[in-house]
Amino acid sequence: MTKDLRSFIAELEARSPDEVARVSQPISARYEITALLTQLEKKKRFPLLFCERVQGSDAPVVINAQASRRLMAVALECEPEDLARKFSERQAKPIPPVEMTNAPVHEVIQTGDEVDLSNIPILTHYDVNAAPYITAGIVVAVDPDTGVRNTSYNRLMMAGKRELRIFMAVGRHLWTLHDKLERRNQPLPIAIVIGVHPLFSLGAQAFTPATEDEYAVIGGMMGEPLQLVKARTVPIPVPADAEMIIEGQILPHVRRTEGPFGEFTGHAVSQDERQVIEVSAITHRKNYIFQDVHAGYTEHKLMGAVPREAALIKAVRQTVPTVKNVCMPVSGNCRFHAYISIAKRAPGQAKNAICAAFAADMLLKHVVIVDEDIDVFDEEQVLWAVSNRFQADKGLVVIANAQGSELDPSAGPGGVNTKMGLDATKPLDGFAPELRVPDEVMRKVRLEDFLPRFSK
Ligand SMILES: Cc1cc2nc3c(=O)[nH]c(=O)nc-3n(C[C@H](O)[C@H](O)[C@H](O)COP(=O)(O)O)c2cc1C
Ligand SMILES: [Mn+2]
Repeated sequence: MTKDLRSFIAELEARSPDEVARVSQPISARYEITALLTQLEKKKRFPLLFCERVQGSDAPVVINAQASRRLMAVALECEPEDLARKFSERQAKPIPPVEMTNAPVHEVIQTGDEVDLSNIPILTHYDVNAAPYITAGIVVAVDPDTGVRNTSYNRLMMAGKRELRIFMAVGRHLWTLHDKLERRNQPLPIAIVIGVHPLFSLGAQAFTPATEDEYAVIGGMMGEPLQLVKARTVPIPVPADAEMIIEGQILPHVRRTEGPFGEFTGHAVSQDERQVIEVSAITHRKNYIFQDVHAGYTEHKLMGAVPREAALIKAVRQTVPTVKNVCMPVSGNCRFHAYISIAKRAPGQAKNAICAAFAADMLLKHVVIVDEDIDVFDEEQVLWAVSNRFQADKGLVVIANAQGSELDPSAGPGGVNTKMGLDATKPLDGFAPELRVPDEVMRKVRLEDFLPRFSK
């Protein structure tokens, strides 16, 4: 069966119904859905939220489809702590897409004057946000010189019936493509994909060279070739099983006000002059589901984690072959902090791991290297290692004035910030012993036998 958003929801409802929360009362896309999500977040509950009746629209809204490592592990068919490894395995095996002529996403086609973004239940997430924002839009663009397809999530501000404004981080592939065409005074045609299987979403975020076709990477992630169909008004093939496609072009030499917007840091970024998309078509399934990402909170943060963790493991492994695992925790936006465990075999390896990590990911700001006995997914253990195995005069690495995230609210102009690495590993020999009960006693005195009530 084709993997799409519907098949994922159906699979989840069949396998773990507790992970799906359906809301049947009418709810507004303006603040109300985010009000529910903020309360769930406070209780640390992250079900996929399915809002069946959204005021002013015929389409339901799905949000939080990737708000926990557990949900992503259902999609990648692995344990939550193996996500990065599984992602890397699949990233290494791209599958080329196939072209079709008919597509569910073309059941309804609107072009010209029929195009009206205001019919879509686009959410306004917070009071600081300048307008409704599409947060689960995957922008596809084709390099006209090589034919390579690029995919990236970009926040998209609604600015009229047929106008969106976009934020493209400087130096990323989409920004680079737009810059190249702008220098030729040409618009960049794009297709925005909305409503996909989490594996599509993960593949779309893979760190790839600009020469690699990201549709093939997405196919590899899904374990099946992506089915493509020609878009109606732009020369771009689009996924046949998406819920919705918005076609258009990024205009050359046009900048208009975009923002403020509540970002993954949990802070809003201020408004600026940014690029403009002129929308030429909207196509969707007959009963389409509109997908959104819970901007600024766990779903938004966590979506960035796995592709980045996979890239970090790969980079650190080149210099420290015994790297064990990597976690980019939600507390660090899944971008600014990384906890990396290594089986240390030589005295200086923790410092090498710090250098490799910073070289691999520009957004990374603080990295903590721990020994293999520390579970990097358990923040209490990581901080225990910092408090007991770290001395700042020997273990601290500070790199000032490096490029970080433009969205880091404490960074200087242009996102210039300071990197900090902590070596919280033990020396190879002669460190204070840890506390252990003898193995044979552990085997003999079992919780299940003595206190069954507490053993679950
Ligand atoms: C929910 C979400 C929203 C994102 N929003 C943006 C954005 O507004 N602008 C941006 O440049 N990157 C954004 N990103 C990150 C890019 O999608 C990511 O860096 C991507 O891999 C860049 O691909 P590229 O280098 O191929 O263009 C977002 C990621 C996620 C998961
Ligand atoms: Mn790319």
